[in-house]
Amino acid sequence: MPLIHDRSHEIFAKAQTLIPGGVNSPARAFGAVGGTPVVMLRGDGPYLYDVDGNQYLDYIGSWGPHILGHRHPQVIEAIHRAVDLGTSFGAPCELENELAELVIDAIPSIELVRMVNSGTEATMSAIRVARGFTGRDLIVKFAGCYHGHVDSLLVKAGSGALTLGTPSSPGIPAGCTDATLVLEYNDCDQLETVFRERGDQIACVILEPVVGNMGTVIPDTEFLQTLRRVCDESGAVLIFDEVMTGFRLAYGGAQSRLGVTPDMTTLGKILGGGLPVGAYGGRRDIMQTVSPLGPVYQAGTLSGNPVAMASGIATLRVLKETNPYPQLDDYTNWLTSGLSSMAAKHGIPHQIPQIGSMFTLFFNDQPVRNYNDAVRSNTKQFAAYFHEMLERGIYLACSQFEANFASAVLTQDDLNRTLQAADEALAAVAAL
Ligand code: KE4
Repeated sequence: MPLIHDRSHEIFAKAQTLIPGGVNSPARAFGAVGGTPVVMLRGDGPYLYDVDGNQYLDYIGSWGPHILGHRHPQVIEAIHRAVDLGTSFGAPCELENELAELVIDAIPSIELVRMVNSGTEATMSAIRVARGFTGRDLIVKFAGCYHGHVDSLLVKAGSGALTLGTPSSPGIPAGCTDATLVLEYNDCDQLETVFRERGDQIACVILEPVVGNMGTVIPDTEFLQTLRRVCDESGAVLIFDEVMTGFRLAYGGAQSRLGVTPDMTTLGKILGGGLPVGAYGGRRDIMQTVSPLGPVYQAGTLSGNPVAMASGIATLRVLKETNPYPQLDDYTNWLTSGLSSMAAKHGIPHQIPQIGSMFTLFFNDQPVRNYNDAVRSNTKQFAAYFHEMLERGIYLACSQFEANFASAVLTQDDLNRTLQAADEALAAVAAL
């Protein structure tokens, strides 16, 4: 029996008359899978409920923040306590110290940290600081990594890896991207070449230490070690964009699992527990260049506002006290091996990279190690799989090139239900 989506369709039709594309962020628009986005009313634990009363098992968690599931009682209580005192003062408040202290305690490479309001603000600011600290202009990023809608990072690879990037969106002057080099993820030779030829001009390298934004792609150890070495040799700043992986893959983020230490780290998503918080931080000598301590300017009206701080503090405290990571690893391992068995059972070529509670089912017959591998995935099969799962109450990321997230409140029954739905969904895909 197909789900009823009448209210979703009605509300989304109205949204399209008011908001570009009917969404406040394109990732939600179902552009990659077709159909009409489901309008959600509320969340509770591992579940979302839409405006038509349908229940979904949520494997997005608002694109990462809800590692504790929706409406965790300690988070909601902390938000109520904070909001009863006011929403924002534009003045220092102690809660900013508390969240900063939790971040510095969790991630030893961060000696000073600045709160902002989104992951985009965090990466934009970190790059500016790296350029200010080094006095250099060139930045290096990797195809397939997304760091928010920062002008200098919305760039696709030029014809060859040594050519500079070209804007991948209208409205970005060439001047914003002509100091951005776009390389191939997991390609050590290319990295060595670029640094050999231009290392003394490079301000920073920014990457997702585990990629979520081309689907889940796991770095080769040698790649991260090479990154660390060439940055040490050249004086370039190594920035780990942990907006997605921070507090997701471990309490200390990807860097605590992968054994490579960056000079700066950007954070977001889980850091705010579902409220708008981003942050950037790192080595004291670098962060001391940030205004008003140093000359590199960065500011924000609502940065560090007490309600968002309270939400982030409660979230990190629960993570620190309960350490859900071993359970998350086990559950996600169990789920992804089950999904792989189902895909194999139905004769569907697939890859399913997974680390911690991040995973992606690629409809691809080859391992996915970089952007060129990822884009060879069968997005038609993915779109069919997405809708078959949605209609069975399983809410996945609406693009082949996104990560899915398990939450700490999933039960074995939830996982069994997911596999049952996947068996039926993949049978339908195989019959296409
Ligand atoms: P925000 O500005 O959306 O808070 O963060 C940007 C960002 C930076 N770095 C990484 C590694 C990120 O994954 C993101 C945002 N991620 C996307 C989903 N993959 C957010 C979803 C959306 O754009 O609506």
